[in-house]
Amino acid sequence: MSEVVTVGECLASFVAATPGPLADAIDFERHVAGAEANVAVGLARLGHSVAYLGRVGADGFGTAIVRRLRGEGVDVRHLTVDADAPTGVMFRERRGLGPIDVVYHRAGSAGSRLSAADVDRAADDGVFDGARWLHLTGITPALSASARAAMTTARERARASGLSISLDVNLRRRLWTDEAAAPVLRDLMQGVDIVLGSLDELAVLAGASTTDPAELVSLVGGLGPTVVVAKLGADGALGWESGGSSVRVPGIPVATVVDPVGAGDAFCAGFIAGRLDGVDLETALGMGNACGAMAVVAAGDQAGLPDRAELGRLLASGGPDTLR
Ligand code: KDG
Repeated sequence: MSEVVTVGECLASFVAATPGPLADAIDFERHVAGAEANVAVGLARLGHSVAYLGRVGADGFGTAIVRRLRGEGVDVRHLTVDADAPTGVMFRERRGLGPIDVVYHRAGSAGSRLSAADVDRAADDGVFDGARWLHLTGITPALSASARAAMTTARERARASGLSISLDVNLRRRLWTDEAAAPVLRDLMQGVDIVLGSLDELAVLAGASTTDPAELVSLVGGLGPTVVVAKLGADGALGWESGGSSVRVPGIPVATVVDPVGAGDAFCAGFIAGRLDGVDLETALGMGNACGAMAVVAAGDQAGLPDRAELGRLLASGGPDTLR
């Protein structure tokens, strides 16, 4: 039995070895990526048990993903190896500033073939029994109709089992347009307790043109969730709780950003861990900020994710500029 369940596509991610535009990248390092898998690894490192549902191909990348997640202590019993489709692959540049270009090779991938039947099978096998939390992202419903149905089924089965449900909006504009994503994500968020997103993502969800964080969290809050979190990157996070007031927690300054991708997932892992630990909104936002800061100082999505001791040291010191 796991405390947390996540559902999504995990990919082999080729990250440029040196910073600069993708067109100039010659050497790549192979990492394991995928927003939900990043959150799963982050939570496992923080001591929470996590089950990951998805599909990988019967190829070397699929094997690497299964080994990596299992090695991190994630329950991969419901990560199906699909003999009829390849593992999804992505290539991305490395940049410390500005939007990061990515090329996906995931159309028709094993991960995109995830279906409601996969989720029902895992649920019938007891994956939600005794679990406390389901984490979803807005990436997986962009992959295929069957993956979208898998998300809805996961939400319904988790609700029936009394789990808290979080949705990280995670708009991926190489997969779909804002216009296509908005109604799907608004539908998916019905019955979701916690919504997290960057300001532009929350604006798409709310159908608003404002960029004001306080306005956006309360607009999205008006759509049903009990907690909304605006992830503000280096500026930290703003949380809104129904019936309470908003709380802003500043980010932890980072001298040199090595690779910002995965910071949002690290934030989610820290935040969810905090809520599972029973801490208040402000403390959970601080844990999310700390995990996000640690993620950006290492290459790849998962390398920087802290364990409990590393997180505790950073939170106690307030910054990375001290020697132990
Ligand atoms: O949040 C990081 C993810 O975007 C990355 O790991 C890959 O899931 C991914 C995606 O679809 O972009």
